[in-house]
Amino acid sequence: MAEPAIQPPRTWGHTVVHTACPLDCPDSCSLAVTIERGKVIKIDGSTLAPSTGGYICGKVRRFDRRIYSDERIQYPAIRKGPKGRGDFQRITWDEALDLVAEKMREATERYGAESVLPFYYGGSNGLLTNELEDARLFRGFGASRLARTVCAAPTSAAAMAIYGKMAGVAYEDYAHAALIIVWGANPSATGIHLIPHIKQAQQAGAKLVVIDPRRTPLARQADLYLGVKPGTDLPVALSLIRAFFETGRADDAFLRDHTTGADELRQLAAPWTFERAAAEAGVAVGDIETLFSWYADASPAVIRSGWGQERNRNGGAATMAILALPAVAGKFGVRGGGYTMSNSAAYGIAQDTLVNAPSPNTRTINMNRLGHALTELNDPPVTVLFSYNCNPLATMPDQNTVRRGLEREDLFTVAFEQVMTDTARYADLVLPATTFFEHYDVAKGYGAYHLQLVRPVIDAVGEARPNHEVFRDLGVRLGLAHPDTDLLGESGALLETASRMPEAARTALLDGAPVPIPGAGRPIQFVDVFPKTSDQRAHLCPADLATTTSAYAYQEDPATALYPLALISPASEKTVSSTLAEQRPGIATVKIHPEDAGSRAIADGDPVRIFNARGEVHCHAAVTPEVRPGVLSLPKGLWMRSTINGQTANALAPDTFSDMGAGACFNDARVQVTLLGRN
Ligand SMILES: Nc1nc2c(c(=O)[nH]1)N[C@H]1C(S)=C(S)[C@@H](COP(=O)(O)OP(=O)(O)OC[C@H]3O[C@@H](n4cnc5c(=O)[nH]c(N)nc54)[C@H](O)[C@@H]3O)O[C@H]1N2
Ligand SMILES: Nc1nc2c(c(=O)[nH]1)N[C@H]1C(S)=C(S)[C@@H](COP(=O)(O)OP(=O)(O)OC[C@H]3O[C@@H](n4cnc5c(=O)[nH]c(N)nc54)[C@H](O)[C@@H]3O)O[C@H]1N2
Ligand code: SF4
Ligand SMILES: [Mo]
Repeated sequence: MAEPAIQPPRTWGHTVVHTACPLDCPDSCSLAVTIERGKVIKIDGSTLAPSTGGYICGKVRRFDRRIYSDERIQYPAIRKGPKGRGDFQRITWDEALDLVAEKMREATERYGAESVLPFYYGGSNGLLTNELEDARLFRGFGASRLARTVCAAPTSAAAMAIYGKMAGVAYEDYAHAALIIVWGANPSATGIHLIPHIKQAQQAGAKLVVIDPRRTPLARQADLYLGVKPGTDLPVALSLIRAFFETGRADDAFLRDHTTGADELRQLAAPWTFERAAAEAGVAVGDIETLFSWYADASPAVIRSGWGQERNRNGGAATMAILALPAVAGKFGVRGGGYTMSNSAAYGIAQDTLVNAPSPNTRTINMNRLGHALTELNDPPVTVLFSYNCNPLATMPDQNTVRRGLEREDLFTVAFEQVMTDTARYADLVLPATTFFEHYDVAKGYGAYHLQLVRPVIDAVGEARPNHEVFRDLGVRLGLAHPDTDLLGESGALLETASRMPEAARTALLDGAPVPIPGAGRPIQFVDVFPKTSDQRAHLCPADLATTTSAYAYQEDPATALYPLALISPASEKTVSSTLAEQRPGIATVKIHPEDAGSRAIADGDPVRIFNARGEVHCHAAVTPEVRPGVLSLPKGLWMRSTINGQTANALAPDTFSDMGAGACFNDARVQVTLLGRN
């Protein structure tokens, strides 16, 4: 077989090896890793991928702390004490996999194969470690399927509905923009390689607008900052759309030639005057007016849409309205004009074709309702939960119900993990997983336009094993896989992925060089790329829109007298979701505006109790005007240890669905806060 040209180092000595970062981040960096005596001693960015430019984030620079952590799971181990205590006893891989196979068979005999639920998200996994060998196994077995909706489900549904997921403006082209609107995104933490391009544009005179309930680092450098209430982007975007039509500044020629549904959109936006939108969003009318005149006048103008606006009841409609703006305003067709969201659809390599197995008709469980699935479902109940590429106790909504589910004595939970996460502590069996420094993968960022080979630069720590091997070996035990299936061999997935590329790209991938996505690169929207809809038009108001409301319908704030404050839980620069949160020292702080703190006699540093009917979080207060009044902010991805009482923002998050894509509504958490110890 054609082995990848660069082999992992097996020799002693000091070498620098090249690999790539597959973590859940748009940037998809190329890495230079220094290895000494078989150990990672330094991790840095390389210049192989031009977008990396030789630097990376602090998280991955310190990833060695996870590789060699005391909390690393090194061996398969079985639970000794009560669930949740984290007491385990080492067993062999053979014993462990025999046990899983036996539990899966038992579950099938008693309740049917759907009582087995694989639970994964895989945001930080590339093409080879998520929905591949695992999908083959669980599909073949007939397990319940999982709707992977915790992230990007509303934004994907919106981008699909309007543009069929057209490729977006490349980071490099932000330098050409005269106006940049960063809407519900915080690239200073979540995709740092966009920042220099924004700075470059600003130096050349571009204006920057940030729309976010929090004064993010970019908001502090913005020419205009709209500190909207969470969940109110829809009225703001519709009021801008209304103004374009009302003032005759809508691009009628573009709408006629390249869109459908403009008239319907115009009618649906009509009620949203600036005054009404401003009142709903809690911002000054004048600020929306300024935004309108800047956006109407500027060219090129680009919108960087993040995911902050999707994590609530209005997430789908809000994203549709934001994405409709460049069409209504006529901002496409020039370099640096249009929008960027996720480019994940630009690759054209569908995971399904790699899996090579038919999609079964088994029931689908929405991952955002894991707690419900574990505690309420009985047709059949979930009796085997296999968790991997995910830390659901830390990251799914309605944490206390998830925890109650994991505590069930009649549930057999497997956690296939790198470190002893909160979820793993509740498992009956833990299996040690390799990190991306120990296995092969193909990384695909959703910002940068290239694929890269991730390769093992050190030997696996302890007895850790890569996903494909473990799912294959479990498959062999269940009569669903061949023992000689090899990730790299003749029919292997890596070569299969590569074989879909042109010869030169294939060689480059296997050599470890970033492979530009054919036809992507730095597209000008509506010049180089067009909507992937049936007629290549933007569908501003599709007739078959899959939404729980009607198109662009606004749902009111869910606050009540008892729980008047909105709790948001944005990404932190210290972690990727809950990955690396084991490294966070001390107790986390919740950000609260001075007005909200003052009226509750809460001072900076005080211990506080944030609560609603679902749970409560005890942590420390940071009193700061960084958040707007009425909003609390606690980082996403915290582990139990980061709060005084072991609950996190997820304990306060409802398990309701957004309007489109059945996405998670983390930022619809409505809460009260008091000093801890006072009622
Ligand atoms: N360092 C780091 N990087 C990451 C991650 C991480 O955890 N840490 N996570 C990765 C993942 S999984 C994802 S999905 C992306 C997410 O990338 P982003 O979307 O950039 O990150 P978020 O923090 O989810 O949300 C962005 C901003 O939206 C704001 N926001 C919250 N609610 C609203 C709202 O209703 N309207 C508006 N306009 N803004 C709102 C938040 O205050 C936040 O500043 O980042 C990826 N990159
Ligand atoms: N409160 C709140 N919660 C949120 C969000 C929010 O905004 N607010 N955002 C949500 C978002 S955007 C996302 S994407 C989700 C992400 O939620 P998760 O999918 O749970 O992501 P992580 O917390 O990064 O957990 C991934 C786990 O997979 C493990 N892992 C990594 N690679 C491998 C591998 O190759 N094999 C195996 N077996 N394991 C591996 C890692 O060790 C890690 O523990 O969190 C969501 N949770
Ligand atoms: S997490 Fe993002 S910024 Fe950090 S190394 Fe990975 S791709 Fe680069
Ligand atoms: Mo995400």
